[in-house]
Amino acid sequence: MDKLIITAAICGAEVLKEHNPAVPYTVEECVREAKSAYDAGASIIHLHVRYDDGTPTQDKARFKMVMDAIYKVCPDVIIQPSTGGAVGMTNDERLQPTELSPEMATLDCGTLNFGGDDVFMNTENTIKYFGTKMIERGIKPELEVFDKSMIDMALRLQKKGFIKSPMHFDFVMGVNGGISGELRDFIFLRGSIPADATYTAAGVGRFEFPLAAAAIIDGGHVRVGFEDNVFISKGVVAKSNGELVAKVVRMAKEFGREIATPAEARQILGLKPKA
Ligand code: KMH
Ligand code: ZN
Repeated sequence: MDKLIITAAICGAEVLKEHNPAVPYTVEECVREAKSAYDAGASIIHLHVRYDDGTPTQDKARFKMVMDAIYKVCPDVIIQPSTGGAVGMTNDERLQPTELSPEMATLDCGTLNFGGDDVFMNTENTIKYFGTKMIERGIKPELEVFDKSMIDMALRLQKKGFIKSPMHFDFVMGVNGGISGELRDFIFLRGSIPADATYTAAGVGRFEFPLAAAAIIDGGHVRVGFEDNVFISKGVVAKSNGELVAKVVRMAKEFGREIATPAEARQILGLKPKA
């Protein structure tokens, strides 16, 4: 079994300081949270950025500022910018961080209701456009799937040349509007991807740690972080993203699964070694 890759989704676009005061908005806060996660064992930082008042943005300059600052303190970490951004952003607005040629970026594989009246739009043409840009820019997509149909879409587009193999999926489970985080549904998703594919399980809210356990046992990889869940245990807010990562590291240890370094994560995911 491969070593365990832990991704920390430190910030997100929707979660606020009202939910947990440690949610990062400023550059300094993003660096603090990324470093806490990296020190605890995360090899990938899934990154959204905000302006200082908490407003989400896909501004390329803001991404560059935050990424450069994170690399200063975590020089070998893999930074995976979001191309999902926040609901309502245009495609080209969302794609801005890919102009920085990051090693990875997310590629959202379908449209879904996103709570209340929000719809997170990813038409087939949008997915093709994002896939093409990522191939052109040499970026490995993390295929974000919020439902089983999104795996099917990714597989169709892979056959048509918009996504390269081996594919790497992120099962985002438990979003209000997407697939649930029940074990039954996890088994359905993980059984629906190609044999040469890798995956990360990202359980939202109360599903975060049960799905981490499932992925640890199954040989998959794990994402935790404030984007998905702000609690370390029922009703207790986490002090940092690092605290969430440390819990996964302890769980992995109990099950005898070693933690991947960033260099090992690059090898598992087929990324180039960092110069
Ligand atoms: N903020 C969500 C609407 C991604 O990072 O690619 C979309 C999202 C997905 O977070
Ligand atoms: Zn995200």
